[in-house]
Amino acid sequence: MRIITTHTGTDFDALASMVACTHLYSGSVGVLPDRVNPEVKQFLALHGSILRVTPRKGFELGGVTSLVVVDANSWKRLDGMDALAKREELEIICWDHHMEGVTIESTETHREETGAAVTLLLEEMQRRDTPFTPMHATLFLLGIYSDTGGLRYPSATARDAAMTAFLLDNGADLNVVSAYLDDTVDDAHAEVFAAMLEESEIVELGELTIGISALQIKSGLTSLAPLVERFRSFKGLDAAFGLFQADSQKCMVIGRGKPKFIDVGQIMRTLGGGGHPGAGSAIIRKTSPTEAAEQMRALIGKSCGDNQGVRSVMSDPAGFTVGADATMGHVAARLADENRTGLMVCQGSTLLGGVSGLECAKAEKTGRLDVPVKGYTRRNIPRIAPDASCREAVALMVDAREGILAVVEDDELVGVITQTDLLFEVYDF
Ligand SMILES: [Mn+2]
Repeated sequence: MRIITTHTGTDFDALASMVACTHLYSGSVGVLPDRVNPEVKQFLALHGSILRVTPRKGFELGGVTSLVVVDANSWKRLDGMDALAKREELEIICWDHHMEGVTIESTETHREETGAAVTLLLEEMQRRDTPFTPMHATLFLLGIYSDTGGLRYPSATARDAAMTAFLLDNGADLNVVSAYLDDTVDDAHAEVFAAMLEESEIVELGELTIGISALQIKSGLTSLAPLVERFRSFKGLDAAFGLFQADSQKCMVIGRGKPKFIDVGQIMRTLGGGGHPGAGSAIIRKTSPTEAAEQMRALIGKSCGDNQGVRSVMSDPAGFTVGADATMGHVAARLADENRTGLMVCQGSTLLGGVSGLECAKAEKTGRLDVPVKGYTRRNIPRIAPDASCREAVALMVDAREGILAVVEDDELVGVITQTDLLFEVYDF
């Protein structure tokens, strides 16, 4: 017998991937973990009967010869499958988009970095021309949308978008999708969110701003991850961690961040949990929220210790520099040849200032193209230190309305920052 299973705390991507597998592997059955997300539970209450899935509780693993694991990569995240981990001659097939922290050794692996795991399965279904109903299409789309924030998260790929189009073509209903992904919150969650804003600690780490909020919450409250993401975006943070304690036994840690700056999944793995660079969670046992916050601060500090400043993105100044004794005619010719708006003027390696097309035009008008650039150099050009953060550089560029900044250390020009150098810093790649 072949079964399909996924991670506990089953979300729409996990459920959709499981159901997609029941289409791909005929005769297989999905074994659903006992703990599923509330929205998923709601969906199952209405549409469960058309899905070939059965609850884990009461399911006998005795006759299992083949296990398909979707949207998960470690035994720990599965619900009661440990017995299978030791079974010899068990075929294991993995369909997953979690690239790190793999502990399941599989016979056949489909692991690729898409926004949603179900995207991989949909591509296979499209290849094989596997039929499915509009209601299934709707569930699959819920999977893609919930894992990619409706294709807005940086983790979304063109492949997720292509499968979105494929599903819309096949009758996926956006009204239904929206009903389940509605981001309004009930009173209990609104209360937690207000407390997060109130009782958060903002940590500055180099150029990163990270929020940590440790709270006691009512037991039974789930679906806290969207609150952490909302807290992060509301406060404009690079990363946010919510530490929630409902009883004295354990503290739930949920992290959300910009993957370019911080690897949330990696931090969570050191705590025994899991996740992606942008999102993850873990459970810390026998600790208080304050102790857990302490632990988090140390881990975050370690993980973003080598964050880079201006020095790491600046360009070699050589191509942007002209000697103070060069003539204005030479400057004008270089600007035209190299298609630049200005150059840095240096005496040796000492920065004097800058010269632009404006000064060249002035010199040309008065017939002074043969005089040294020194006399036309603007001294007050924007300068920045190599240790400054990229964000400071962006702010300076915006304020000074200059497309190029001089990176100066002890009056010496050590680099320049162009708009291109900063583009990668402004957007989260
Ligand atoms: Mn997923």
